[in-house]
Order: sequence, then structure tokens, then C-alpha cells
Amino acid sequence: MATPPKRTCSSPGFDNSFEKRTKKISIEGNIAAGKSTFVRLLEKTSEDWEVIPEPIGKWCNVQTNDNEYEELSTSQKSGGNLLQMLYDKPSRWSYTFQSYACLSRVRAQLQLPSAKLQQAEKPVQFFERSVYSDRYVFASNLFESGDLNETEWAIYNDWHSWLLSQFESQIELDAMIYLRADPQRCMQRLHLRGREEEQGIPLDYLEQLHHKHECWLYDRSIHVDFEYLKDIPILILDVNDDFKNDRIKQEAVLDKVKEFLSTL
Ligand code: UDP
Ligand code: DCM
Ligand code: MG
Repeated sequence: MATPPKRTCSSPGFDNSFEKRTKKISIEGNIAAGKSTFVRLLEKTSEDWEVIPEPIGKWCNVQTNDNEYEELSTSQKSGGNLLQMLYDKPSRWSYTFQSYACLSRVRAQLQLPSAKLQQAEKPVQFFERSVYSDRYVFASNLFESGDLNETEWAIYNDWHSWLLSQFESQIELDAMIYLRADPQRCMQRLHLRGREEEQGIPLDYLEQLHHKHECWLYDRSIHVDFEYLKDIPILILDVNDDFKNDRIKQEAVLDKVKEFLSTL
């Protein structure tokens, strides 16, 4: 598989050689597939590996300066719960949610890496999801189900393309890892996790999102507007079997990740 072109511009605040040797990898997968569990495992594996979690805390508690990655209990939330609003009334809130999800992700992605990572010999940043799944999985699916109308979808695509063109060099990925799980398994894990806002999600919704992931990352059959994504290396990991509580499975999966990294 071809390696994507190397990023050329540097971000302000740290040296160009860091940016050149850092690998940026997104972890993709359906709701409750096991992404957060997986990135926590990665974080513990190497000093050279850093994780940027999905800013879910921000989506459930808009208008606070608290830790955006921390999930709060219902009583701790004081701001608007955009995730709840999305699931309660998708036709009203899908556009707002998708705009904010993507904005907060871009902001998270532009943050300076830690001093420790900057000293690393082979630094790797793992992102829980990406601006690409925001668009090609979630927003696209909401458009197809009619929860984003033609105008909202056109505006979303317009600013998404423009924003990425502005921050291309800082946002471009080197590879992706697709955590592949059956929608039924995701549903089981979704209930196990018990995030209140998500308890009414029907299996049908997880099946739609699964189909989107499969077309995009497994079959690679959907059209993407970013040229370099067309042949970006993708590692596909079957996570149907429990890996959270199985040391041997974890080691097997980590070996696959290390082998994949050595090819980039
Ligand atoms: N989980 C599990 N076994 C696994 C992976 C995940 O029991 O091998 C559980 C995990 O503890 C959590 C739920 O499944 O309760 C969803 O996992 P996570 O939050 O990591 O999923 P994400 O939505 O981030 O993909
Ligand atoms: N989500 C969404 N649209 C996005 C990104 C995420 O609707 N662009 C939703 C799906 C989940 C939650 O946010 O309910 C993310 O959590 P998870 O880690 O379980 O996938
Ligand atoms: Mg998660």
C-alpha cells in the first residue's frame, strides 16, 4: 500500500523535525466498539505513544471549561447536553451537534503535543476518531436518514473542506486503525457502558453506522474528497472477542499494532 505524502509545514511552537518523525493515527469504529478501551491500552504500552481521546465530555456539557475528555455523572453536568439533545430530537440538533463535534475535534487535534512526546524518538499520536469519520460516517448517515437537510449538508461539506484545507498539514493522518465489531456486539457494550444519553439507540442505528464504516474502511468503496485518504494504510482489527479482560488477546493485538507501525 502506498504511503501518504509527508507533511511539509510545521506548526508554531515546536520544531519541524518533531512533526516529520511523528506518526498520526486515528482509531475508528462504531459506537461502543471498544475505542476508548483500546487507546487506554495503547497509552500504557509505550512512552512514545500519546492518545488524544474524543472530546465527549464537551458534547455532554457544553459551556464549561472543565476537562473535556472526562465523562461526568448527570448530577455533575451543568451545561447543555448536546449528545442528549441529538438523540432526543435528531432532526433539530444533528447539524448543531455535528458542527460542534468537528470543531472540538479540530481544536483537540491542533493542541501542542506534550513535552514528553516531543522528546520521544519515534513519537506516535493516536486519535480516537477523526474529522473524516465525523463527515463520512456520522454526518453522511444523518443526511441519508433525513436528519440533516440538503442545505445543512451542503453547508457542512463546504466548511469541512475549507477548514481542513486551512489546517491540512497539522491534521493529515499517516494511517488508521479500524476496530471492527458486529453491531450486536456494540449494542451489548453500549448497554454495559451505560452512558445515559445513548440508552435509547436502536440496533438499526448501529447497523447503519456499521455499514458506513464497512464501505469506507473495509471495502474502501466510498468517494472521499481528500486525495491522500484514498490509499492511506488501514489496519483492520476484529474486536468482537473481549480484549479488555484478556491479557493474551491484548498482547496479540498490540503485536499487530507494532508490526503495522513498522511499515509506516
Ligand atoms: N468493553 C468490554 N470488552 C472489550 C472492549 C470494551 O467489555 O473488549 C466494554 C468497555 O468496558 C465499555 C464498553 O465495552 O464498557 C464500550 O467500550 P468503549 O467505551 O471503549 O467503546 P468506544 O465507544 O470508545 O468505542
Ligand atoms: N457521535 C456522533 N457524531 C460524531 C461523533 C460521535 O453522533 N461525529 C456520537 C456517537 C456516540 C458518541 O458521540 O453516541 C461518541 O461516543 P463513542 O465513543 O461511544 O463512539
Ligand atoms: Mg469512546
